[in-house]
Amino acid sequence: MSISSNPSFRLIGLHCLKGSAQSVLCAAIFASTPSLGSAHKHSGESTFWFGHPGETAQVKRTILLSATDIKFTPTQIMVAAGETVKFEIANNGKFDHEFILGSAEEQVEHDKEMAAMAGMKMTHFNGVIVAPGKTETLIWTFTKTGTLQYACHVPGHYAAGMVGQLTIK
Ligand SMILES: [Cu+2]
Repeated sequence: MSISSNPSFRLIGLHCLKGSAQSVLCAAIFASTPSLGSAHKHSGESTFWFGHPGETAQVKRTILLSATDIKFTPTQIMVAAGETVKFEIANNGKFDHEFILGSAEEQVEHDKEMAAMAGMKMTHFNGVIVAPGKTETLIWTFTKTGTLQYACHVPGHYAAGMVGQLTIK
């Protein structure tokens, strides 16, 4: 299926395919997303309604997560608005797993999008992909109070309950 001809395709962030086709696919995605502004402030930038990638020097707290087949531990995280947090996600399972930040609504949208992409690996400003046996880090500055989820969108995983609740107080 062609992504650019799919009218239901909406993004919660900037996504680019890894590999040599990257610039071509990114352009196709942006051309197809006139409603992108509703999901976050600036299309093509890394700022989301709940925050943005943070700087190492601002990190006040490290939160360790384990991804297994198929769940996250812990399943609930609390952070403060204004806080910069370093998430360290260890994949202790046998499958690839993602850790993606977003509202419940955004997660549902992203899950559809990933299904449409047939599980191709994507890069995200608001998350990481973690290979089995590896640990990846996401540094994030939370700017607003709200309720988010962290979720894995490897096909089938979100539906199977690979999701946690993140509260920004
Ligand atoms: Cu997963």
